[in-house]
Amino acid sequence: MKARELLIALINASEKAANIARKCRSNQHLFSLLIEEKTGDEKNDRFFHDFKTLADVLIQETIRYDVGSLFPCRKDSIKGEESNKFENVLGDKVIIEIDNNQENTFEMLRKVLDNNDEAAKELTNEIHKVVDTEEKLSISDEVEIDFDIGIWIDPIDGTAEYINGIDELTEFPNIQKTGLQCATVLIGVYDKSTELPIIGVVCSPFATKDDDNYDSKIFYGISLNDIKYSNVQPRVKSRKIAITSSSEVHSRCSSFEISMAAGAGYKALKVIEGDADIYYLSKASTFRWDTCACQAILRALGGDIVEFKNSIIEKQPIPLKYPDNNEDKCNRNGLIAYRDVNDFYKLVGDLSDAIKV
Ligand code: 2IP
Ligand code: CA
Repeated sequence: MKARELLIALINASEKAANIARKCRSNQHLFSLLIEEKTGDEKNDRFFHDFKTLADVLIQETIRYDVGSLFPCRKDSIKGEESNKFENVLGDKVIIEIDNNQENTFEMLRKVLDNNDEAAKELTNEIHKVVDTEEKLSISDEVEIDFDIGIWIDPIDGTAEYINGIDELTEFPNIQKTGLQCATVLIGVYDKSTELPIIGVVCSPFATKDDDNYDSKIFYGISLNDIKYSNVQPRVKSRKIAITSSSEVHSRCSSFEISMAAGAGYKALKVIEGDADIYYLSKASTFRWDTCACQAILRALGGDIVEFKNSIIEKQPIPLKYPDNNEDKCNRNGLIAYRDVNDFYKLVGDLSDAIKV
C-alpha cells in the first residue's frame, strides 16, 4: 500500500465527515434532533438513540466504508469510538452500516429518522457523494506501508461543543475556550508492531466562516521512520503557552501561561499549529481515538504525545502506544503533547515538585 494513497483517502474521508457534520447542523430537521433532549411523554419510542450518537456513528461508518473499500484488507482494522448497533426501548435493533447501495442507506436512515424522507435523503446524498479535496501532496509515490496497520477514528471529537456551539474566547490569540472550532474529526493510523502512530489527519469542520457557511481546514502528517512529512507550518509566537482541560487539577506552572480549552483533539491541534507549546492532562479522560491522529502529526513535526505520569517519574518522554487489543482503550496515565522536547522538559521541571507521583 502506498502511504500517499492512504493519506489522500483519509483526507477525503475527513472532508466527507466534515460535510456530514455541517449538514446535521444546517438542516433544520436534523439540527432540531441534535439539540432536542426528549424526556417522559415527549419521548419518541421509535427513535433509536440520541441523534448526536447517530451523527457520530454515521460519520464513523462512512469513513470506515470509504477507506475500507479502497483498502479492503484493512477494513477490520478500522475502529471507531462508537458501537454501530442501536436498540430502541421496544427492542428493535438497527445496525448502522454503509455499503455502496444508496437505497439501503436511505431506508436505514428513514427508519432511524422516523420516516422523515427529506432529512434521510439529504444525509444519504452527503454519505454517497464523491469528495475529492484535490490536495497536492509532495510525498513520493515510492513510500510504501508494507506492514500491518490499524486505524482509530474519532468521528466528532468535542461532541458537546459541536452540539452547543457556544463560542467563548480566551485571552490567547487563536485559542477558543469553547465553541464549534473545538470540534474536530480525527483519523489516526498506527503501526501494529511498533504500536506507534504513523499517519494523522485532523479536520476542523468549522474552521472558517463565510456569511453563514462554514468551511474546513485539514491538517495532516506522516512519520514513518526517517520520513517526516506534514502540511503544517507552526506559527511562531513569543509567549510560552500550555493548554489544558478545565477539569485539570494542576493549573500552575512557572514556565508557561495556562490556557483552558475544550476538546482533546482541539488542544493537541493548538500545539500542532503553534498557538500553544504544550498540552497536558494528568487524568485518564482521553482514549486512543482522541490522540492517535494528533500524535502522528506531532511526530512528523519533531514532537510527540507522551504519558503524563510515567514521563514525569522517569523524567523522559514515554510515547503513548496503541496496542492492537480490545483491552482498556483509555490513555490511563494522562498525556503531554509537545512539538519541541525542550518544552516537555520545562513542564516536567515545573510539575515534578508539585506532583506526588
Ligand atoms: C472528549 C472531548 C472532551 C475531552 C475528553 C474527550 O471526546 O474531547 O472535550 O475533555 O477528554 O474524550 P476536555 O474538553 O475536558 O479535554 P468526545 O467529545 O469524543 O466524547
Ligand atoms: Ca473524543
